[in-house]
Amino acid sequence: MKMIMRWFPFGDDSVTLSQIRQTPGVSGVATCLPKVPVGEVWPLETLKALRDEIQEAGLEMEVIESVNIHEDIKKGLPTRDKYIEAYQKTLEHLRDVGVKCLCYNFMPVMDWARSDLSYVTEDGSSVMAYRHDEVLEMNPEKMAKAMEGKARGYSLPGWEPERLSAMAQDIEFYQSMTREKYWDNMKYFLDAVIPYAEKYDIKMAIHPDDPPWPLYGLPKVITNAENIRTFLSLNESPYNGLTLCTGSLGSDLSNDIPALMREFGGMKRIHFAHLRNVKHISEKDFDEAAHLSSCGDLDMYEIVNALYESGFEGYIRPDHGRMIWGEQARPGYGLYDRAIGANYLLGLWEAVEKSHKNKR
Ligand code: DNO
Ligand code: MN
Repeated sequence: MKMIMRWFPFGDDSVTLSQIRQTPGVSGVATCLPKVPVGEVWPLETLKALRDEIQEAGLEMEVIESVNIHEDIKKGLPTRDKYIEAYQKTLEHLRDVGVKCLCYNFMPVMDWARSDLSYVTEDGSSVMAYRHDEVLEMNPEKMAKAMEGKARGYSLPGWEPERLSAMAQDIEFYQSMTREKYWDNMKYFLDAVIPYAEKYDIKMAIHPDDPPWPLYGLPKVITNAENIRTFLSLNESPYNGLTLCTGSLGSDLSNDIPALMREFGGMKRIHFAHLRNVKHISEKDFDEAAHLSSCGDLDMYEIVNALYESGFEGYIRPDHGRMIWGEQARPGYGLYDRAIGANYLLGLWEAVEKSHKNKR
């Protein structure tokens, strides 16, 4: 197991590599090239420069989060093949710089959704929050307005103001697509890309849909055990695996996260774990919470224990943290709460590991 933290390059992160390096037990970062337009090949020279910068700071760049998938692939348009070819080439370049694991998602139109990026909780910390009715009411145009001023210039990924009208059209396109067709498009992508992942020894790790239920009539597929089984059977290669994000899947209270860890970890299909907690206000309303079990609805001890017992050998990162101690940072990605989270998780891992060794 390796503990890593997400980091955004090229001056786009208030957290520095040396701060991450000084966080005990953290060996590397999950990073990306945010400026490459979706569907284009990631340039090798830029990747090399990024790897060198990270390694010079004493950290590893074994995980990329994420290489986004062009909408034409998700829509199954004839133009998808050229974007798939670009994806294959990007995988080759990632191999060239030593990447071992690639986190991505197959969510239509948008990445995760929240109604508030900095909701102030009772202790004065701020968190990302989800209120289902508010999210439903937000068409992309309204959303852009709602975010103004709340997030210090950041918007939800995929909800960039210049994309909003295209988003509205895309949403319409998907509303008439069946789930079966969506699964087919996913299989087409996997069958084309997984052989390259095998060849280059890069584990593909899909991130669940967040929230794990339908929004605006969009197909949501990576949401629960049954759907994850379907996903894994689309392509049986061990390189076709998961980023098991406890906060995303845990937003649906009917998901038993330790059971998911045991089932899919036991199959050696979990390559990356995003560990975070959520606190529900009602069935579909929740706040992101500090990592501790006592701060939310998830039993983080049971989750780490299940992951350990499955023989997990992948990467773990603390997921979104709260904004605390006056920090000003990209929502979810400040230093303090994630560093505390990482060390709490490392403490759980050590306790679980030692208790198993003592039993032997
Ligand atoms: C939020 C993050 C996601 C993730 C992408 C991967 O929870 O984990 O934004 O990076 O979905 O493609
Ligand atoms: Mn996540």
